[in-house]
Amino acid sequence: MADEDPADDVELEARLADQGVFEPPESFVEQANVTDAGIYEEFEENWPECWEGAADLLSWDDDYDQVLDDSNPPFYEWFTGGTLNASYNCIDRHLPERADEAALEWIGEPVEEDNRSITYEELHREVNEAAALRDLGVGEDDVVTLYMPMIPQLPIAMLACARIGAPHSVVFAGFSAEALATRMNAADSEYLVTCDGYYRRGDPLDHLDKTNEGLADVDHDVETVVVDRLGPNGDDFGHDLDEDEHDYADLVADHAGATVEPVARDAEDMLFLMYTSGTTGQPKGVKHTTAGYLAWTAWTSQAVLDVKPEDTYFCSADIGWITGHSYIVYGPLALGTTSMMYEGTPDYPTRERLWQIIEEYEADQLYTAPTAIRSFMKWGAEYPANNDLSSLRLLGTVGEPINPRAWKWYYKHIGGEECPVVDTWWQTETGGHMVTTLPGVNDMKPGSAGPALPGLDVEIVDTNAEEVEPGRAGYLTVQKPWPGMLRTLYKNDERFIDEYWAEYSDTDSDDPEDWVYFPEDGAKVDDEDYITVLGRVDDVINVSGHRLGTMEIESAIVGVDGVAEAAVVGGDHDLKGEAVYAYVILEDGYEGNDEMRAAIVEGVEDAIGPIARPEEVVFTPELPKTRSGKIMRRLLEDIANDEELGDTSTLQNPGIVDDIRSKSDD
Ligand code: 6R9
Repeated sequence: MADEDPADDVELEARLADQGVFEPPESFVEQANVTDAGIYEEFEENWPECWEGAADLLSWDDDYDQVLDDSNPPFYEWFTGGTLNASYNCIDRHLPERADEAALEWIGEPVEEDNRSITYEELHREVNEAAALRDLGVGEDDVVTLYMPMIPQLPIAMLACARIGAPHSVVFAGFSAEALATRMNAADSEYLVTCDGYYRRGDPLDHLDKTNEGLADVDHDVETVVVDRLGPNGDDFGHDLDEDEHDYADLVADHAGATVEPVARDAEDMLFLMYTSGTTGQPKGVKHTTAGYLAWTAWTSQAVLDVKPEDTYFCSADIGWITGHSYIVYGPLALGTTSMMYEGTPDYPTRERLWQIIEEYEADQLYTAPTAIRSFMKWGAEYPANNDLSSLRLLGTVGEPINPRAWKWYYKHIGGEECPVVDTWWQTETGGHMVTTLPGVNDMKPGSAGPALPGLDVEIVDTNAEEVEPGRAGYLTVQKPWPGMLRTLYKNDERFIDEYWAEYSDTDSDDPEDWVYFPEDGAKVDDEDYITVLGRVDDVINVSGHRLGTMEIESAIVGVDGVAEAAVVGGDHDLKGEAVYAYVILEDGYEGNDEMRAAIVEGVEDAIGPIARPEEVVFTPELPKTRSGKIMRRLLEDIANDEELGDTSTLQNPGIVDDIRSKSDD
């Protein structure tokens, strides 16, 4: 970039700014996994058998009898009668050809010599050793909670669980003690793998203390395994293991070199649970099963992320979220590729860190979130320009809508205008990608995710379930089941129906045609079936690509001494996409001062984690409410975003909004 004529750059900027459609680069198309535009029609005509190809990407112990059993909607079953093991599919079957190739490239933080290249053979050994979890009593179908940051033992433990048929429930390490306890209680999980601590920006951070605080609130006995991540650097935390705490290294050492037969799991047996935020305070335990999920993540990794076994593929998400499950661990490893995992943050020790990693490892793909791209943009193009990013072949984004400006910056400054960008819309519940371009097939339109994947029936509808015209905003719905879909909410079929189906389905019907999945996102579609996702239409906000329930945050705030009532909304934020704005009513005798504000922020951090920290706390004597007593969050959003106020005529207290607005301006 340095020797470029600045005039060219200005011209280029202008051209990119005007451009609404980008063709897939020829050099990419020439080598892409999927290039035939006929795939859309072919899948439509051949539905649901079109998904046999995805199932063929897996190795089965017993073949399946039926692609889809839709006799009891919405409890769809896929590849029924088949048996397989996910750990076998992600490891063992690659050994004949790829034993010495890296399965995981782990880039630790901060000590360079910590980096580990873990070959498929080594992964095989370590996963077999970690199957020692059985010594603690873990049996098939016992839920094992994994509360670890981005260290190799996390994917190793996930695959060890899969090997012995024990579903895992990964709790993001940045979540609080309380969040851990809620999830362990909800899943009746009697086993936990955690670690002593980890590094953040070079400093050791205690994790076991938070774990133990969470365990104190778990309502049953738990066997805990502790990974020693920090070694002597953790000595200051002064942790000694209790009787019911086991040292990970000791546990696996007892099984050095042992191999454990992968348990043949039924296609529909649970592979894992992942808790995600919903409209109520109680997180939802999304249940994914073995065959459909694995087929979906493998197929989309191949078709959308263009993953090939010889690639070095980099997804910068945390494994504690669904993106890391599907697109660091299961999808890429099922395809036998090299998947990178980075423990640190993109700006430590410098803002070049990510680009140095990409150069050093010659990464072929980069899959990240718009919130990260907006930060890179703010920092400046000189950081990526200092590094050779020419190994990159494809770029991806996930987690929230990406604005065209950020899209174009990514395309130009990271991809050098030679990499397609896939903007992938999907959810924890969908298991994998749903709406995105196929990078070797479709043109790209910045800001629009693209058409629904082949074999999916996505419609944008109005409140009467009628399809809306192109250009008009409506609700995104999925009209037919797909293999990667969640099967239910753990132990709560009723809530599963209520949350995702009731809105647009005839819930008395047993005809699958009458069942429609509603992901609670708003969207619009253009003449070419390209879908622009507009964001959540429920009380979930999206901070830096992370889903947070406003109810969860509100109940944390109300838990703070002196708080009477609280309403939380998402306000626009340049970097985070959305930020948390809290409007709080105090009890008599309490004062809305900095101390109170700090207590509220702390209360939220304790209950959920730092990601949910309110950007602004506004004290108010009242909240805008309808006559039936419902808080009008829309008006609070208008205030947070400094926008003109919507209709206030249905309020019982219309004066309050101006009052709150003047307080927000202070
Ligand atoms: C994978 C993941 C899901 C919610 C989803 C939507 C938003 C995700 C998006 C996107 C616009 C995209 N979302 N990808 N919005 N464009 N490409 O993020 O799962 O944490 O469950 O969040 O994220 O609102 O409903 P999850």
